[in-house]
Amino acid sequence: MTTTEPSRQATTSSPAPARITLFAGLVGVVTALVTLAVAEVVSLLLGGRGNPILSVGSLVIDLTPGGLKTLVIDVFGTADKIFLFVVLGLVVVALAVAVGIVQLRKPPYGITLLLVVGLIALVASVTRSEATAIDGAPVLIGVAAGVIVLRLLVRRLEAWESAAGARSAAGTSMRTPDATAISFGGAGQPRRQFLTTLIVAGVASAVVAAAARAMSAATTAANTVRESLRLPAAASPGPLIGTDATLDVDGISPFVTANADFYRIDTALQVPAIDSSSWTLKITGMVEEELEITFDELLALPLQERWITLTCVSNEVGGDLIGNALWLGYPIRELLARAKPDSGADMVLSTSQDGFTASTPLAVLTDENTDALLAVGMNGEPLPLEHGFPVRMVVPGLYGYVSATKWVTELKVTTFEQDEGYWTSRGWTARGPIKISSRIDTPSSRTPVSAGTVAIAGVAWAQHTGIAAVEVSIDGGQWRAATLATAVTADTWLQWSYAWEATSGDHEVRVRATDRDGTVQTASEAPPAPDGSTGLHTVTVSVD
Ligand SMILES: Nc1nc2c(c(=O)[nH]1)N[C@H]1C(S)=C(S)[C@@H](COP(=O)(O)O)O[C@H]1N2
Ligand SMILES: [Mo]
Repeated sequence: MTTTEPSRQATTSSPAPARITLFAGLVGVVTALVTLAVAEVVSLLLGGRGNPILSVGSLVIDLTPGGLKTLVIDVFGTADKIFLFVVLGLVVVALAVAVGIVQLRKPPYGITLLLVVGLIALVASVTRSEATAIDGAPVLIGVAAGVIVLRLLVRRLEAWESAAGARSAAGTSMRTPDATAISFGGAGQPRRQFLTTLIVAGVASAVVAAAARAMSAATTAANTVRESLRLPAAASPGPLIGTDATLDVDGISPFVTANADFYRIDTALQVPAIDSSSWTLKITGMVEEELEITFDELLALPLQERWITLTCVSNEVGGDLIGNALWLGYPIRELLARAKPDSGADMVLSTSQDGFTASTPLAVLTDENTDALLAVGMNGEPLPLEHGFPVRMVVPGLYGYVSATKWVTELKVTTFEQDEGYWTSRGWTARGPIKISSRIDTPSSRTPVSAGTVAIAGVAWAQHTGIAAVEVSIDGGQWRAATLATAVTADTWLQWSYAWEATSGDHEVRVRATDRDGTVQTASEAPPAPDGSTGLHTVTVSVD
């Protein structure tokens, strides 16, 4: 009896320690999966920024001594990256198992270990080239989720352990390890709760992580294709912008909006990643001949380069949802001419790969004098992914929601009666001509200026009609003509400036534009919905 007593004692107070340790290890692995899945999703939403696996991988590459790197490349050749990720994977699994076991046996040191590993990944993420603080978000949010799941799972595992312990302490036959296992396994509800949580969290995060990784990989692949693309020169180049097209005023919007600064509006949670070599555009619907064109066929056509200012219908008066770029593309009217629209058609419903649709008047797209483009280039490069790679529409004079379909894959010739675009079914108008407007870029209400001559300057637009005049009024006084830059085309915005003799005090500066048809920008205020904002941009400037 005395010889069996100690072992029996151990079994009853802590049943099946090996088994529970194994589950604690699994808890750690599931914690790691959840952490990585959340981080992958956040990284995906940030357009691939701050990916923990890629960041840590590249940190390891940076930190690996040259000799070792050469050795690995010698041994594994082009599989060197796979080798790296296999090693990283094994290290992650080992650390994960440790996190789970330590958290069960020596809380809270499992969490501490998770935080330390997270800190390393955080450092890796924010120190990669071109990384900013935002690149730390995926790891931070991922680790936060990991801590929550770790605590939950360990609590449930403990509940199972103590329920099983209580049972076997009160139990009868504890002679064999097998009997222990059965009694332990039979701890009913806490056991089921633990296992369900473990399996659900594990499976869900594995699926989500794999999907997010695959989507990120598609983005990376599309970016690689994009970077290796060489666009042909334009058969019809856009007008050169002379020095008179820009005014030299500090704080004025540059005539050309850089791609990186161009506003972005779309309904895509994840930017579509399209490989240009598999892209096609179909022209369907009310046409004599349906047709389909590939990217290479499109590039082989004589392309035009056009300066066109794109504007969002949601732009408030004085807002920044507007940008001007040099677009390279093929006139949509030429493709429509090939398809031969039926005489009863009056609209083209363009569809993007992600399902967004826009309704554009057929008459605008077939107009000889409107350069509506199927664009492939933006300011001398292929379209950035978020601006529609590989192909989008750009139509002078119409708000983006009824014309500027990015990632476009189909043009359906139809009627306004039969079909409607994405935003029309949500209360915006079916047709959306851009309203004349003007904006004061400088001075701003935030920065006081000194008394004396102050340059008031900004941009004005009346796409496709052109700006004839811009006027400024101070404190409700007389409208005075501003100086205009030379218009590049009627389809772009125009810079203007006005030399103001500012006296000290607060002053209200107001601007209005007039187009070449003589229409004066109205002072009457309207919100963006349903067809674009109106009113005059007004800035209160304090003068010292
Ligand atoms: N596929 C797709 N294209 C789209 C949209 C969209 O949501 N999805 N939004 C439109 C709107 S409302 C505007 S204002 C412009 C903005 O283009 P940008 O993001 O290149 O500036 O794209 C248009 N094209
Ligand atoms: Mo828009």
